[in-house]
Amino acid sequence: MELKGKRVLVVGLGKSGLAAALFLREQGARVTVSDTRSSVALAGEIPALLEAGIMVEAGGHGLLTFRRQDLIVVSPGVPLDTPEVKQVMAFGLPVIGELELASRYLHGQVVAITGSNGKTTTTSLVGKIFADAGRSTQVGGNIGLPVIELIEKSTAETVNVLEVSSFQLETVVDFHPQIAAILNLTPDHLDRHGSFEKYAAAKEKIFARQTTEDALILNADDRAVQMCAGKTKSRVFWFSGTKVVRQGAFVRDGVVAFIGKEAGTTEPVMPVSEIALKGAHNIENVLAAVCMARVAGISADSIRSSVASFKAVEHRLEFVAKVSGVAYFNDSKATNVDAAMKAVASFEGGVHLILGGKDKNSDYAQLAPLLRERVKAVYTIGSASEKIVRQLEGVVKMVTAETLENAVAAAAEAAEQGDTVLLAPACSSFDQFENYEHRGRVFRELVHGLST
Ligand code: UMA
Repeated sequence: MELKGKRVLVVGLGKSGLAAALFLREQGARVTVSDTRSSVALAGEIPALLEAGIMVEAGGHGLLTFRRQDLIVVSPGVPLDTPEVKQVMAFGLPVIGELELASRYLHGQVVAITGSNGKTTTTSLVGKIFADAGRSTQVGGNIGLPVIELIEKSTAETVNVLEVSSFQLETVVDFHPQIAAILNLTPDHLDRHGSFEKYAAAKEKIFARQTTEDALILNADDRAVQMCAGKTKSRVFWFSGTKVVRQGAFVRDGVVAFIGKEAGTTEPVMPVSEIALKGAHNIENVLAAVCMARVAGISADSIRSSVASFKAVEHRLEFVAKVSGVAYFNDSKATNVDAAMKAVASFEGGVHLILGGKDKNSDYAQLAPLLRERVKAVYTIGSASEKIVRQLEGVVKMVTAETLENAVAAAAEAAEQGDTVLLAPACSSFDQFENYEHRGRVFRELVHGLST
């Protein structure tokens, strides 16, 4: 794609937009950035952009700005039904996202991982397995580093391990990973996508350009993911935490095993007891990682030592501290109901659960059976509080805490020795925090404050 002299508009000036704008400018494009935030809020970014010769529209999107362009690059957080974006799409202007733009310039192999939950853990683990095996590896995408920033150091030998979200996949055209994985599909971001079907359709774009040369790793225990097998041309490898699969990774007699087509025989990889991560969902993440690594030709021994030394990623069921015999876990990344259920299911009982934040049109009633079984009390925070209390009234003790600070204090007061206080909010964080990392950091600080 020739960018020299082209007029390109970048919509949204977060991490992706900033990286995209600077990259496009380096390629010789005439770049404008448009953001709804005010110029005061963008004061940190504007000088560097102007310096680079990039025009900035702050405080809203102007339709005229959108019309005079050859290409529009939208940030993942910008919905495609934003009126200005919708209009230019109707005019036939090409609209792509940062992932699509980046993948057109990225060298080397692409290993892409999507799913509703477990993406970040699996992406980090796969990155570690490839790097430990001596492959030249880069990790990026939704995990926090825009893919554009991987371009510069990529070569034909690089393996680019990418976490890709539905927001990023919604706007891909030619994105073509040689190895792709869909970990699971449960309702998330319905406020943005409108329906589960549309959300799943965005995720399925991960394999749209794959051919018979490529590999697609699918969860054999997830009905919506299973359906993808009938829609792809690529070689399908399965993973399952519950049964033996024809081709792929599974657990039998406490051992992670892999069956590859060429080998035809079952190959033991490692005992489940050596996996350092907590929770059944993390065994699934390991199985998916084993598939990706074996498909890429990494030995079982090498995979075993990488997995055994891999600890939880920050904010994903991360152990924070034990205070007065009570364990505190930070799963701030549990931003949907399914992730929160997985987090609760990782503990046998005695859980004090902090729920809430910004609602995403979710159904919290699904949590009821697990709450009855394992949770002593729920502490609600943020703008979703009222809905959560309404949907879960009478299931377990509910405490409206409003803030994370109150929630931690109330849970610490009520918890007895051997109990667990778990932040697994089932909501996004944007009503009270900058992002889920910020929420997780605040939680950690509050917990550390208890111990002093
Ligand atoms: N904005 C507009 N117009 C709009 C909407 C937003 O101008 O209509 C502006 C905002 O004012 C803001 C900017 O867009 O200035 C924010 O852009 P962004 O939300 O795309 O944020 P980035 O900083 O570019 O971060 C994005 C991903 N964010 C989202 O998908 C919401 C990050 O994923 C990702 O790490 C980063 O790119 C690098 O690839 C975060 C996330 O929450 C972790 N992802 C969701 C999730 O995991 O559930 C999908």
